[in-house]
Amino acid sequence: MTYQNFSLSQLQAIDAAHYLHPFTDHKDLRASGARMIVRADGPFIYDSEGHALLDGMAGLWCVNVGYGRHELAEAAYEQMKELPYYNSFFRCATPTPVLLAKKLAELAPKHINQVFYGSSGSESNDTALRLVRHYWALEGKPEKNIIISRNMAYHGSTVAATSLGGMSGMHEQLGGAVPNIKHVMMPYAFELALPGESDHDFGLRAAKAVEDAILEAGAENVAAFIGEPIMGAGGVKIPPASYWPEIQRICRKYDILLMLDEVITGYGRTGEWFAAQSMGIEPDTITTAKALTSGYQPLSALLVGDRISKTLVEKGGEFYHGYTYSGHPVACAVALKNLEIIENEGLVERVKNDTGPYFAKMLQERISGHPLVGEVRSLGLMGAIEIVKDKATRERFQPEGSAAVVVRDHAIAQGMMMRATGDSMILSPPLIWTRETIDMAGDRIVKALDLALADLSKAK
Ligand code: PXG
Repeated sequence: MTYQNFSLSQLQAIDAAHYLHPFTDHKDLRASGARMIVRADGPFIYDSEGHALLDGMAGLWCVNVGYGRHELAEAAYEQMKELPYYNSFFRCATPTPVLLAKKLAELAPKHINQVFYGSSGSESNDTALRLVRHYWALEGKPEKNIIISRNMAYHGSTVAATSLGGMSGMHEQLGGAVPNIKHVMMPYAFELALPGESDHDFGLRAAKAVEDAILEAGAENVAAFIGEPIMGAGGVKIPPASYWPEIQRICRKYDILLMLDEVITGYGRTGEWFAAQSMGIEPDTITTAKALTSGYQPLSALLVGDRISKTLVEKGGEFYHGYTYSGHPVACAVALKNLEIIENEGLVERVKNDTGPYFAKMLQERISGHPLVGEVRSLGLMGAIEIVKDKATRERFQPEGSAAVVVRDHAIAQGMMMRATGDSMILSPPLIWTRETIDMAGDRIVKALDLALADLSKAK
């Protein structure tokens, strides 16, 4: 039986009876019912009532090649027929993940040549955490095991990934985090820069917070620093240009590994294959997932730099870690085809040279002047719009986050799917967006902002 046999209200009732959704207030969802997305094509998603929505979030930051790519379905189908599954434990391998690993080594920065697979970004960050601690143990320095992260970081939702992340609400529900993870300030100039402080100086100060944490813990006890090149779920927070090179310098100075979480930024979003390249840094690990398959299959790849993999090979000893689905052949077949599409269509270069700059211009010229907007920012096809009550003072509407929800609801009603994080409106569209799609998004966002302004002014 297919879903077409059910009405929306029937599906919502079944949903409410049986399905616990992720990151959801279940009481609240039962009161309102879920929107059913039933199909998608190109840049559009369609709900059960036939509404077309321009997907400004590429699903959940992942559908980089857009929807309706039959080649990806065919790649999965062919692999399933040939070999649906076999593992890579116990000295076995299957060819597809092997070939994908080679491809990833070609695309990644030069010093990164090895891959460890999982099925999600969270799993991959668990791997990363265990791997860097294992590395230092193999190096004869097991006491070097503290990991430094940032407030508001999002690294996933497993116990280790939640612990690495810096979301206080998630920590409160954890009832005990993985030990030896410390959090420092995030590089978010819009809220944290001091009066008169330049972006450049703020970036250096935010990096200094990492150095201070290293000195406080003792460099001999610190394994690594982890960060998203641009904080995604935390609100598309783009650090000043001074930040990442300074972080790299500090990590090298104190012999601390640099772990980059590119679950959102990987595979073209910033206009390079990896944001490490946009930021000009050389991380020891890069966590990737999402756009590796454009979301058509669950797959993650932790990209491991030569420094770590050399020690693993030279020192030997089993690394007691892995998943049933590490290197799943079907997911890897889809990933290979997805990377081929991104390459053949030149999507990364297009984001860098054409759509990324055009997207930035649209935000600047059409959105930034709106009375509700305190700041717009973007890199590649990843952007944020800060919603404020007072443009000059950056005062927010109260309660915090409520105004962005008003904007978001109007945006959805205008056929524009976008997300609110606190008071930031977020955009992270498929990389297939053209100038015309960006114009269409601009039209819908301006309308949503105008309608929200009318509502919010009435409420004052
Ligand atoms: N790292 C980063 C940087 C992420 O953005 C993960 C790790 C975890 O990946 P998995 O595949 O385990 O979900 C993520 C995931 C949101 C939102 O609301 C963002 C993510 C997931 C769900 C919701 O923006 N990012």
